[in-house]
Amino acid sequence: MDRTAQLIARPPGSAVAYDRPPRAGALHDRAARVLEENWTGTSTVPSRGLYPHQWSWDSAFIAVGLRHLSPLRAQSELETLLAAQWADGRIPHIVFNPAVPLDAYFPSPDFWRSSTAGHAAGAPSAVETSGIVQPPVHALAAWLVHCADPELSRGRGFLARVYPRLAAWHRYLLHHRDLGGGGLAAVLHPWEQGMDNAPSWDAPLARVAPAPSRSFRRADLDHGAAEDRPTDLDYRRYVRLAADYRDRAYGDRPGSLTRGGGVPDFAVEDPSFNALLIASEHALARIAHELGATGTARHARAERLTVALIDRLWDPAAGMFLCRDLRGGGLVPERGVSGLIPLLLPTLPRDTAATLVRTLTGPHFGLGTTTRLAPSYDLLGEAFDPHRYWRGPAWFNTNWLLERGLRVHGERARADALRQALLDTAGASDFAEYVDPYTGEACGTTGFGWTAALTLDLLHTPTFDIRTKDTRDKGGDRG
Ligand code: 9WN
Repeated sequence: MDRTAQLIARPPGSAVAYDRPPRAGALHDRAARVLEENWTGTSTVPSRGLYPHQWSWDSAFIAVGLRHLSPLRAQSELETLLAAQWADGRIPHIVFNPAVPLDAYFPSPDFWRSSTAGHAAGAPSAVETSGIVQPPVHALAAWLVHCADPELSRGRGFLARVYPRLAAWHRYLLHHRDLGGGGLAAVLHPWEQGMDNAPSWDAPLARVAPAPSRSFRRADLDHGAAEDRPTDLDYRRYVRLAADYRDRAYGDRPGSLTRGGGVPDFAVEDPSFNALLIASEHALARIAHELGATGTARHARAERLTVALIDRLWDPAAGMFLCRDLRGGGLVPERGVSGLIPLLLPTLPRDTAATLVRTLTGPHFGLGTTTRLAPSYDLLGEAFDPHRYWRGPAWFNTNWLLERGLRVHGERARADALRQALLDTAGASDFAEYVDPYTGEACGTTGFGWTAALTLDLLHTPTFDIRTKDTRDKGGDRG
């Protein structure tokens, strides 16, 4: 067994179960209520008003928290999403609820036309979805959900059912989306990476011809302040990219860069997207092991991908990972929180992890000095704005990933401080979608799904080590 496999493998059946049910503190109860209110019967919406459908990476984060309330519901959350998987392996970024009016969210199903335009790529016919993807947090979530109640999971054959779908999803990303030919997956739209409006997209997006302004109506401005949301010009480019992809029947062109040309207008290798793929590949190895295989090949692949990530996206001068613009040909000189998320990876070289921690706590992100939570973008960057979508505010999912990453690399005191700051801010902001990184002031919508879910996870899982086992809190609510 290689080094990573030794680090990550754990004997089947050794998951740590609760000694007693988690104590129901006030914060726990409030977070549980948000998830209750956002539950549709088969999955959880990120927010009743702004995001009234099922979102892919939201559901993965939500499942991680739901497992502390109901492991069965957490399993359903993931299985509902996976039921909408396309035959080519992609997991769509939105699964539409047919009961929600078309004008409640834009772009709506009649824009994506998945069941017709996506037919050749294997879109399901029974449900309407978007045609793009979101970060692959799902295998990691499935593993954590399994660990919450292994007996229930085995009894229902949960892992045996989801494993082939998760494996197909990773295959899709590693084959169809390796546009640069260097082993990493590329995103074709800012929405795919999940940090929609990050300044890292500005240069690659500038090449995209905006769609005519009157060709669509934004629904997000019915719920959010215009000065906090992406601009109209950004939206026109988002729409153009999505419509072009749809009009290409959602076809991908793997290896197109190395074969000379044909790269779509927007194609970017992103550190967070790929780090989550690697973490999920490690989780898939553990799932394979639980199902009776060795998982060794997957551990080895995750380790190779970590090497490719460093090779292609590490910038020593910035002290962090940056995005690679496949069309423009180089690293994008913008520091976004995405470039810190690889801290989650267990086989990151020690000096790389130490540099990331220095960058996280230094002047560009200020964690523990000038900011309470890590901002989404460089405090010293020209585009920094503490309130505008993904251009400065702090999100709970990225901070949860950093908190877990700090623990993976033995930074316990910093992780404890970040955990406490997350719990305090989640409670005080009424589970805001995102917050001002300096003051914790709530921005966007409140009662946000993953904010509530990850609060629950931090309350009940204060330690984290994806290398060995899923350790659990015996102390209950400390928030
Ligand atoms: C587009 C649902 C999603 C999150 C994304 C976040 C935002 C959508 C939007 O909301 O994106 O997918 O309409 O702005 O940026 O990360 O998954 O919560």
